[in-house]
Amino acid sequence: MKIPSSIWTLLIGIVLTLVSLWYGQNHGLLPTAASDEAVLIDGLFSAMLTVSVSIFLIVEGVLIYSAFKYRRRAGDNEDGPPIEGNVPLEILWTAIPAIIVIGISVYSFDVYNQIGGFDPHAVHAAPERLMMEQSMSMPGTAIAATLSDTPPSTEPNLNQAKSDQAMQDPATAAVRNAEIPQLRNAPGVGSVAPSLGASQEKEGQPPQLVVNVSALQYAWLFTYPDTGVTTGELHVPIGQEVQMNMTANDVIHAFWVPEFRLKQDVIPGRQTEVRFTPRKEGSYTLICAELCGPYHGAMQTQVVIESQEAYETWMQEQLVASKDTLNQAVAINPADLSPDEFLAPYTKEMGIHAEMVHQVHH
Ligand SMILES: [Cu+2]
Repeated sequence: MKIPSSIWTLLIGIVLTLVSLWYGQNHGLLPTAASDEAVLIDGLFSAMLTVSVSIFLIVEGVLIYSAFKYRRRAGDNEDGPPIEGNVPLEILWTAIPAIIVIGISVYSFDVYNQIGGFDPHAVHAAPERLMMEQSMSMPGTAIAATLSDTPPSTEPNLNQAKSDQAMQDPATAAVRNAEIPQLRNAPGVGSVAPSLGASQEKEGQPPQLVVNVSALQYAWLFTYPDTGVTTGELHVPIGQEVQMNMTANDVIHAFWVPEFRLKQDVIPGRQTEVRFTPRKEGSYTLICAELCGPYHGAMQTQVVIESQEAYETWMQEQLVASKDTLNQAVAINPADLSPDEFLAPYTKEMGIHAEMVHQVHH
């Protein structure tokens, strides 16, 4: 019995679909998904991979099958049959990719919206007035000024307010270099770059935890405004939406945690924001993803997702540690010490009794 080709097509189609669906769910190509956003992005990735795998198998399968089936036989010197187009086939192979592309774009816009990419409460508008004022003071901008005669806006500049706020962060202030020109006069200073805002269901709500981030060559500094603690490692409690208000002190850096599937540039003189909800306890690596200088490759730190209790304990330790360091700094100020007090810690190394120093001195 000869099986008709329509049955073959159906069977092969079923097998291809099953293989693609299975691989799309079991590819294991991505690191752990440690944020709620990562789960949504992985769904999109897996869907695209499923479609890609089936297309790859169809194309390669037909190619290999045809190369074998229609190979030139010994003694066969004839031309193949002349084939001139096939309208139904062409409509089909235009329609299928069109449907796939539209489907993927609708899905990806939806994911971007769900992770907060289209948060209407985020400030995205360019600060026109500020840019105009600044460009006016730059040489050779008279022509440019006549070209854009937009009247100056009288609206309060939210972007400037946000940047000022970022610049008041203690971590930024502690390490800020006043000589860096882009912090003061660059066009666009004070604007907020496109940000990842609140996720769809949390739109309009304040984040549960705010962390101010300063990136500098070659380190990350985190300040927790609630407690005033500044650290070099980011700790966040599980399940709470965190907003990072980020700015850079020198050059452009980028916040990237592969396990969160989130990446956001950190720009001098601007505040960029990224919101995420940690969902899996563990320690992940935060990597600078913007070539920022010779030690860029070493610009990494840890992000620790922990339980609420562990987070609170850690925060208490940080508070105590920051007080201890302050007290110590005062206590060991050598100017306040008498010579034998100052030398006392070294007497052991010198092999003498602490008393000796006192006696010699007097
Ligand atoms: Cu960097």
